[in-house]
Amino acid sequence: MAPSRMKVFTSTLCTTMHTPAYEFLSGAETHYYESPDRRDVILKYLETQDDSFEVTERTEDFGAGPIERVHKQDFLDYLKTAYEEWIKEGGHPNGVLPGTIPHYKVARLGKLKASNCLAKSGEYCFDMSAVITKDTFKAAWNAAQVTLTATKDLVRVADEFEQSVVAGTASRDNPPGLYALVRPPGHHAQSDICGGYCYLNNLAIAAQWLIDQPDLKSKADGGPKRIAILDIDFHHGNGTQEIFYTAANPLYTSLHSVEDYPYFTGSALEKGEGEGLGFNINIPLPHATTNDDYVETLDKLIQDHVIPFKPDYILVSLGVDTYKDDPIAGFLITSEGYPRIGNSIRKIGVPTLFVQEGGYCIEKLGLNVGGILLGYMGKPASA
Ligand code: Q9C
Ligand code: ZN
Repeated sequence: MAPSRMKVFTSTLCTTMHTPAYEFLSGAETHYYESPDRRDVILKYLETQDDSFEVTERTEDFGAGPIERVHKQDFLDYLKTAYEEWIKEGGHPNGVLPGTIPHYKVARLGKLKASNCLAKSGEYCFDMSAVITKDTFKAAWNAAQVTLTATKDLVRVADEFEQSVVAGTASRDNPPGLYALVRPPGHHAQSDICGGYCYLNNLAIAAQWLIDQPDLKSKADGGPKRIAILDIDFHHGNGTQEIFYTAANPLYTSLHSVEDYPYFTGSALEKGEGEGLGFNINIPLPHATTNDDYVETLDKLIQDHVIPFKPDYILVSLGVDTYKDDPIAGFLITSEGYPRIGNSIRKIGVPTLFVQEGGYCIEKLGLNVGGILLGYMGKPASA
């Protein structure tokens, strides 16, 4: 039997506390694409699929510990105080936006430490899309706490699933899934730098928390639980890659555009380092990638890398900016493609937490996200 309902963890704080007014796209000022209505339209769609989703706003407070395992303290201190310092220094109330970023060709000449907020805004941010507004830190903090709440429930649901499989009342073909509907997103945020609409790496914080639980043992080798990350956002998750680059657990895998943002990471040559060598798998795809090519590549990635890793949990960086009409991206995935992607992930047979990342075509955002989640549950998606 397929688990018939998926729990959705979310919070209105993610919608209300982070609302930058604008960004720049190819030099033009536009509205901020990573907008609060993204959450609203996804939620609205899920609520029309009445029996399939159970939405909860219950958020546990995991404190700073799990966040500090992934992000550096000086970076967290900066994020927390940046807006206030910015305003004190006469910065524009729209929020903190870097003007001078220490390009490596400049930084290698210098011995100066950033002393004011204008300088720090460049030191701690790698592009111009991660505006820090008055409550951005609170929103990002809350998104991480919501994701952790969902992660704790993943453990419970996976245990129940295991017992049901043993008892013969559930089948491995229908693993349970959960969804953290959060913003701001996380996969571009590295250990000490924000960018790409991302501040705290929600999914990385969740993965590290799972690995850190002393009582959770891997089925494969009795060590810490084994986590496989599937990053299906259109953009490469440079943040998640950096955070786990020297670790053999989690496994990081990503399908993304080779020709687009963040431009300087995401090649197949980036394979991890030290103990992490071989545990970072990038599969760059060309622009105009279609449903068939995408699903075929995803299935091969799953067969060749994810299943052999023997994961206990799957964490999905769920971006639907792969959609054909996404305003900032370039793949050709259609709304029919998303249930197929969800179905491919279901076939891994491992309990899965989906964490929201990108996706900017507001009109189809609910249908496309819903398509992946429903496909994972083995159901069709209705418009
Ligand atoms: N020409 C996420 O999807 N601006 N971040 C790119 C493209 C930043 C995307 C400009 C895009 C960040 C989570
Ligand atoms: Zn993206």
